[in-house]
Amino acid sequence: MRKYDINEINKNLENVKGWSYRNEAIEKNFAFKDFSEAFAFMTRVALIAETMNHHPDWSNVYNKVSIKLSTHDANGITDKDFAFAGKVDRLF
Ligand code: H2B
Repeated sequence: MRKYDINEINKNLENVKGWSYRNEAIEKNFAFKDFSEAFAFMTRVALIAETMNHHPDWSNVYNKVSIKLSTHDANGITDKDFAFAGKVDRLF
């Protein structure tokens, strides 16, 4: 997997709404009606993560889920992160 440079990151960010590049990761915050909805979403994202063998750095506080994506093996952002972001958005 090839690590994207900043120009490639910015170009790819145009195709995923609401994601931003910060602290070496792309991130987005999701809000739900309540904890149950948030956790149901996380369960489905977890299944995507296992399928892709690509796992988010994330957190949950009640109805909010924060997802940060980077490719640890490449020490940066790769096409895998943007593919993952697209899948998460379609799920949401
Ligand atoms: N997730 C993320 N976000 N980046 C990785 O580089 C990564 C991963 N690598 N999940 C996978 C697992 C790797 O550590 C295992 C050994 O396949």
